[in-house]
Amino acid sequence: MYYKFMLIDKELKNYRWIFALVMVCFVSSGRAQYLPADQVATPETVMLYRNLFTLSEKGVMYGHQEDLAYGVGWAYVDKRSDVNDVAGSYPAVYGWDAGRIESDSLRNLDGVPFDKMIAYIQWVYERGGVNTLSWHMNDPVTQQTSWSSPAVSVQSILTNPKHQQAYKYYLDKLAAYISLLKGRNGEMIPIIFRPLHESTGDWFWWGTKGATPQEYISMWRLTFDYLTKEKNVHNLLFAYSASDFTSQENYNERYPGDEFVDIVGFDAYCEKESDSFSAYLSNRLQLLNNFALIHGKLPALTEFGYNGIPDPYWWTQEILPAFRLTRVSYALTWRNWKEDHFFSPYNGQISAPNFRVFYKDPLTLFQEDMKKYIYRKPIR
Ligand code: BMA
Repeated sequence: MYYKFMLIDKELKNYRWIFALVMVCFVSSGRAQYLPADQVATPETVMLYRNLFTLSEKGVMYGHQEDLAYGVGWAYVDKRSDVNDVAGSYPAVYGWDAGRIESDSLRNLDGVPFDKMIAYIQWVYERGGVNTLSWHMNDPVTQQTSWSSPAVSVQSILTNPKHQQAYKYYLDKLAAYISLLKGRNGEMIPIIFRPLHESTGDWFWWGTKGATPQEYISMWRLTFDYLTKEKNVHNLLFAYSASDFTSQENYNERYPGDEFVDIVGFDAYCEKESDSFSAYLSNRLQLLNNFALIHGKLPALTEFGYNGIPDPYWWTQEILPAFRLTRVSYALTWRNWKEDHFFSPYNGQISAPNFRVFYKDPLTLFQEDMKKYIYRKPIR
């Protein structure tokens, strides 16, 4: 008997040691684990979210919209990218847009074939890059584009079963498309999904002209619940993005709530002098970061840019200083469509040399700074 007790005691002591060791590891890892809002997100999605927090301590991931599909003066050239042409490295983050998936179109609103987009997304995933998907969705009530801003569509989606059905039908189309985004082993590819973006602007039908803050929030929650609970889509990190905002309270007005959001961001474009933009950006990044910290979310500059980048030193003089003051997880420039509509430099463009300096700065992260295992194990 005595002997047996001794044994149990010894075993318990061993367990205590193991427990203590686990605790030491946990505490010394220095960070609580952040989990996605979707409580049954796939393991790859959970891992990505966790690793994005780790990476945000190292630097700001550079992103570019539709980077692999086309650039200034070219389209659909295998593995070509304006960012890679200029910097010698691909972006870390790639933006795509699902606009027109709701109307069974074979191409998105900017002409990118949806089947090609799947292949791009897979290639990014295999190399440890990150994909984000926005959705310039038509209005399911009026069938007009996302830029139409009738006052009642959102309200009608929330209260009129017929219109709610029409909206859910759009979500069905999106869910069906997302179900095609698979890795080599059949696993779902995690996507940063950024619906109903630029929530504080008045140009989209879900924006300030089309929805009160409460209506917007209800619509977001409906979207989140329908996709995750009814359609069983579990590979999404939900990014909420405002356009302009003036304070944390103001940012909070349309914020859908901690249980429905993983990433908080905003979209900002330089439209006047670049130095006033830099000050503006710093201020908003600071506000965003405080908000993200309080809510335990990941901050991102979900869209930014200067159309045509006429300032040759824009990247290091206006953007880097803002990132040095306040880091965000990623910053995504908009698409390189044509000579008078592009946001990342191409070879020969006036800001290209300066972009190379920006790329070399340790604070910016490009594809080569990413780990292939970002979806599988923790990055240290
Ligand atoms: C805008 C412009 C449009 C485009 C839209 C959605 O900023 O680039 O040409 O259709 O984004 O990508």
